[in-house]
Amino acid sequence: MNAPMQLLASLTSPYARKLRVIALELNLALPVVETAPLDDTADLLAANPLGKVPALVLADGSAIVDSRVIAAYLLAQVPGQTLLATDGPAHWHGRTTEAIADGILDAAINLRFNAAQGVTTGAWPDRQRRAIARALAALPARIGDSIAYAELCMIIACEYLDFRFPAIDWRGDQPALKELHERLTNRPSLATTRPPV
Ligand SMILES: N[C@@H](CCC(=O)N[C@@H](CS)C(=O)NCC(=O)O)C(=O)O
Repeated sequence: MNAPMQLLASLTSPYARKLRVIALELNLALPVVETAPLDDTADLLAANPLGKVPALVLADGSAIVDSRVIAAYLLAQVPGQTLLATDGPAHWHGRTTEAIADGILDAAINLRFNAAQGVTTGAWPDRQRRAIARALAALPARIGDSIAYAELCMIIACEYLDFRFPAIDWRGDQPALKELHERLTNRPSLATTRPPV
């Protein structure tokens, strides 16, 4: 029998967390093989030439990479799922919200790697901070009536800022995100996937 699909991921990766949340929401088994991206393990490099987590290894040994592609794969495993519309404006709205939320992660991770090299000021870090602020400001208008894909992506991005950049006061700057977070904080998919402290 083939092994089930496995997610190569670190437990602190917010991109991987998005997939763990989606899998829980969809009731899909998604075993995680803990993988530190910076270790460049043979398994990760075989699955993803970019050396990034998350990477999804399927039962047949083939791999799917990039969290947005993996998310699309997971959603496609559950016909009739209601987390994200499969087409039409609602689909593109959800996907675009995901891209904006992921962009917050990209900019934050950029800041982290720059800081690790001693670069915390200057044009590039400032550009990342501006992108984060603008993206956070854009999210409230994207909150929908029901809790679905877009809202989960937003919360994952906001909680990553809490985890790595607690000085960014997204709650104070964007009260609608604070309110959304308060509504969602105990949702099991979110509550059980927070990074270990
Ligand atoms: N666009 C990618 C980003 C993944 C990413 O940057 N992952 C980080 C960990 S949170 C990583 O593996 N960094 C190592 C590297 O960039 O070499 C996705 O959505 O999966």
